[in-house]
This record gives sequence, structure tokens and C-alpha cells, in this order.
Amino acid sequence: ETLRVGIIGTGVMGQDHARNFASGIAGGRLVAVADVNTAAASSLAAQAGAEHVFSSGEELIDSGEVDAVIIAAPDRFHAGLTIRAMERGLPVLCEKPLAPTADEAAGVVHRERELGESLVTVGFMRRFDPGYLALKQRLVTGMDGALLMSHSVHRNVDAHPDGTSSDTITNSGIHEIDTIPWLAGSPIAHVQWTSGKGSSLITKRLDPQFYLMTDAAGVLHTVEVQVQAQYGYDVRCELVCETANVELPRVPTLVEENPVLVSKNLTASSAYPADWRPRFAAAYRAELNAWVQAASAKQIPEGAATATDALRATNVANALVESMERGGVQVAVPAIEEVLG
Ligand code: INS
Repeated sequence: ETLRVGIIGTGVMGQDHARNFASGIAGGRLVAVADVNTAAASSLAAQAGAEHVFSSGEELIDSGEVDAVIIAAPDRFHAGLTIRAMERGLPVLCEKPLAPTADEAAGVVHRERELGESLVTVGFMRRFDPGYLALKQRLVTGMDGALLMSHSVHRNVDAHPDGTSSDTITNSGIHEIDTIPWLAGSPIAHVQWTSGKGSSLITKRLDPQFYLMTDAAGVLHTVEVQVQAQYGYDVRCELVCETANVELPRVPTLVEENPVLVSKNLTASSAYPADWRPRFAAAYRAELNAWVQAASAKQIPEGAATATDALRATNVANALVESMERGGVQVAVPAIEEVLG
């Protein structure tokens, strides 16, 4: 039986998930689209062959026309919509972050526990990226000795125009904040935010930013996030182990549309993607396939981020925001049991 899926939100990610459905996801079909901008919802629905259009996420969730929901609305609506879908017994794939604040994320986890059913998958798609998966598989074998440090770099071409310095942490840095403990197998215990000279090209946020994070095993993780990097979408991760150094290949060689390096006119060149969609296309497809399979059985895909994982990530992100607001002091990450109250 085919899973009837509804998408809430017609921005970049709503469109991207719809495109993936249009190109065929086994066991699932996009049947409904919701957006307050009903013209945008109608046009995406028409493109993707979905028959139902709603002017709010709540109406889509309550309609009885869908078996499962993808939430790709702005971050501040994620937690409320997720709770509503859970209350209707609908499996959810909520785009990251589950919420900008740990309190809101904790609200989702509370409700999930009350309802006694785990139906929430959070779209930390890097967990489905072949490169990150290979890093993790290699670490698990122990063949390179213990992990000693990691260094990550996360660069966007340009930022969401209204974003703040906190949004850089809770919306962009949140990927590293989720991925690093997933790789290292140890939760982040202490964080420290810092920055130096900022770009003159962006006024609303400090950019770039730099995070020092220590996990419970004492491993140091450094993260640079630059949302106004101009030159290309670039995500790097390097693991420093006792007997080897393992890193993701540099981005240009991974771009599906342009997998070659061209040497011509005394110059070597290869294209960078303009945003995350080409870089993580394989991850998004794998995530969606796995989620449709799992959701059909009212489950969460193996290895995907749960609501509790997402609460953990937002909790660390909030500790970084606190460090930033307190002038870069080191902040101990509160235990999530503490946040859950
Ligand atoms: C996007 C998305 C991208 C990330 C961007 C973020 O919402 O999560 O993967 O690179 O910084 O704004």
C-alpha cells in the first residue's frame, strides 16, 4: 500500500522533497502540499502531481488525506507542527532543526513520551551522506586508533537575509553539532564560541564564527561556520586519529553535475555548488527513501536522528548561543534530563 505524504512549506526544502517524489520514491506518493502562500502551494502541487492544496499545515495534518507529513516550514513552526502531527498519529519527517530553542524541542520529546510512540524523524541528512557514513564506519572499526580531534568547516554562498548570529548556530552550525557526536560516539560536554574579524558583506550577523567543543571523552572538535562565503557551498570534515588522518574529499569532486577537474588555459578548475542541494542530493534521496519505508511501518529509519537526538543538538546549540552572549566563555552543556525537567 502506498504511503500518502503531505509536505508543509514550499521553500527550498519543500520543493526539493517534492522533486524527489516526482522522480520516484518506492512506496510513497506526494498527495498534498500546504503553504500560507496558496499560490506557491498550488503551483508546487501541480508540478509534483499532488491533488490536495491547503493554506496551513494544521489543515493538511487534520485533513485525513495524508498518512505521513514532511515539515519544511520556517524553523519556528517546526515544533508546533510536529506535535500536531504526532497527536494525529502521523509519522513526521521534520526538517532540521526540530526547534531553535531547547525548551521547544523538549516540548516535542515530552509529548512523544506521553503519547508512548516515536513517530518523529528529524532531517539531519548528513547521517545519510556516503562520505559521512564512510567516516563513521571507519571510526567504528578502530583501525586508525582513537579519535583525538576533529576539524569541520561549513560555508554557504550567502545567508538567509534576516538571519541573526544565533541563527548561524541553531540553523547552520546545528549540522556539525548533530554530526560530530554521531561520528565520535560521545555527546558534547563543553562548548565555547568565538569570532574574530567579521565580513563586511553581512551586517546582521557575525560571520564567520568559530566553535570549540569538547565531548564527554575529552576529544576536541573545532567548527568554523561562514554563511556569507561567496565562493561556493563547501562542507569539510577532518578526523585526527592516533595512526591516520581521515577526511571528506574536497567538495568539487563530489558535485554530481560536475565530477571532473578541468585543466585549461594554465588553470585548473571545478565547479562548487551554489547551495546544499547538489552537495547532499544523494543524502536527501537516501533519507527520503528510508523514511518512506520506515513511516509505512510507523517506525523511524535506522541511524536517523530522533526527536531526542534533535533535542540534544538544539541543547548544545543553545549552550553556544549562551557562550556567544556571555562574551565567549566556556559553557557546560546541561544534561537533557535537566532540560526535560
Ligand atoms: C540550511 C541547510 C544547509 C546549511 C545551511 C542552512 O538550512 O541546513 O545544509 O548548510 O547553512 O541554512
